[in-house]
Amino acid sequence: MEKLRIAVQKSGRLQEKTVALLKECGLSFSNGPNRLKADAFNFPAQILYLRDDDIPQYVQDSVADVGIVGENVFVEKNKKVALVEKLDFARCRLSIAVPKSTEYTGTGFLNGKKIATSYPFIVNRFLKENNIEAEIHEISGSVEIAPGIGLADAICDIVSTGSTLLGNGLSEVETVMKSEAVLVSNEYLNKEKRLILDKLIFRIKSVKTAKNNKYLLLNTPNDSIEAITKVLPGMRSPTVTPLKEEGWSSLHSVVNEDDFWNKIDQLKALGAQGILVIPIEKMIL
Ligand code: PRT
Ligand code: ZN
Repeated sequence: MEKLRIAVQKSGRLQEKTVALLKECGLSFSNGPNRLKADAFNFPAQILYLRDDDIPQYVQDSVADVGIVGENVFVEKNKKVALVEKLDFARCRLSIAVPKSTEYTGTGFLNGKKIATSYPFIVNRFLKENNIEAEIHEISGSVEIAPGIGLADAICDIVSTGSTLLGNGLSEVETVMKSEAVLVSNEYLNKEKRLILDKLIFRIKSVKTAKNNKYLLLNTPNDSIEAITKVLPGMRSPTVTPLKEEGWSSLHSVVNEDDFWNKIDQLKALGAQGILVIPIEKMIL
């Protein structure tokens, strides 16, 4: 029987959440620091532990069938692999930063300047799009110290909270791209592997949807049910069951994380009491 070979980062910022996602998708497999690969016990898949930078190449070359990498690495490596699903974690951005004392006047400032980065392909594309002639100085790590030691006038690097830039006296001036972890796939999977991948994508989507929603229970006076239902449409419509106490009901629904607190305020104002909010493990629409 065919197995879908899934490349994941061996260690680093993506590792823990990638393994957690696959486990939430029901795959059970062993992951230890010294493993190179592991078979899933209950799903036709094999996990390959690799350096994230190598994943796009391995997926293109069919050493792995799919892989989980940062979108920044997927774009930078520019391999013939398809992006199949964004995964909602490891969010960050690739930005240009200059020393705080620099008077930055817009992208034109970068003309004739030296930019240090580990992302030459993406930076080159950005410069072309903005009609800028600048020199790219490729370095593999500690990019943020380059301006301080006279190696470059600007840098382009991953930013998450911004504290690394701040700590090195740099200020972020342009966002070149936004990134999150993504599932990428070889473009020529056979039919059997494609079916396994479809199954995995279905599970990933269910886990993602569940994370973005909460199960909500509350008690409401009967004459508020109508108004509360308008605030909480639920998956189809809320479930309403009478309480033993005359004139009151219990109402169950699903709310989206995005405007969650807003909804809670509205529900309180409408007389809802005893509001319980419960995480959802899986959600199949
Ligand atoms: O060993 P391997 O090659 O597999 O891993 P790696 O060292 O190349 O990558 P790793 O584990 O550091 O990052 C993997 C992926 O996580 C990246 O490709 C991004 O998609 C994503 N990611 C999310 C980040 C960050 N957030 C992040 N903050 N990658 C790196 N950083 C670094 C950044 O380089 C900078 O030095 O954190 C610093 C900035 O963080 P703030 O919070 O101070 O802004
Ligand atoms: Zn790497």
